[in-house]
Amino acid sequence: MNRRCFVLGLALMLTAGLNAQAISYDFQNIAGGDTVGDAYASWFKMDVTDAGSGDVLFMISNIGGGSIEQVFFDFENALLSDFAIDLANTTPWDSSTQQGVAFSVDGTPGNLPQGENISFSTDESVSADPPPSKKGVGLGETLGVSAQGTFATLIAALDGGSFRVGLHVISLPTTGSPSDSYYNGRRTPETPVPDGGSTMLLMSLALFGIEFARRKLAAK
Ligand SMILES: [Ca+2]
Ligand SMILES: [Ca+2]
Repeated sequence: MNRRCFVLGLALMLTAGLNAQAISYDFQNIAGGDTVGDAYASWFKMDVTDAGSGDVLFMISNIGGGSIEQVFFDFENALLSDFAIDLANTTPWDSSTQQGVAFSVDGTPGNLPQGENISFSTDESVSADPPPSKKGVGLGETLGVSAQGTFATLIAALDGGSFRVGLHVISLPTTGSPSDSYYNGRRTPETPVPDGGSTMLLMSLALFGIEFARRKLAAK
């Protein structure tokens, strides 16, 4: 492979990687609510990805334990629509091992427990199928939720706090297997909003420029 092919390949790879880049958010406790699950907030994570064709993808995962039984979305101006469970990005339910995830979109969105403490007003929600202690999102499992909307607008709203995601987690691993609620916090780590690849395109052009100049010099 000559150097130019290598640079082109690298640029294409970087551009493709940027377009598929997930923006990650952590979860935080609800002040003024139950404190029984506060120690576990860092177990829950959300990746938001531009799924193309005007779709966005939320991937909610659990790296600690308990079972995320319901996910709530609070937003303004019909920012997203057509919420659906994305099976391709959801840990499949296995009835023989009783492990995995099975969720449905709620016909009537529920209220995030303790949500009143943060003025959380649910517009859409998805729930684990019964029994939620099993079909919820447990340790090492992921739930994918897709919706229609503009990725950049969504990320701006998430960062600005006008789009919020709440979790209700049950079967927490402490005395009495209590439940608690959480809502999304900041990006982890905080990174700039992807710009559809234009930065990478500019960087690629710069790389080509450097390579071109190097060759001109070498030819002299
Ligand atoms: Ca709490
Ligand atoms: Ca499960």
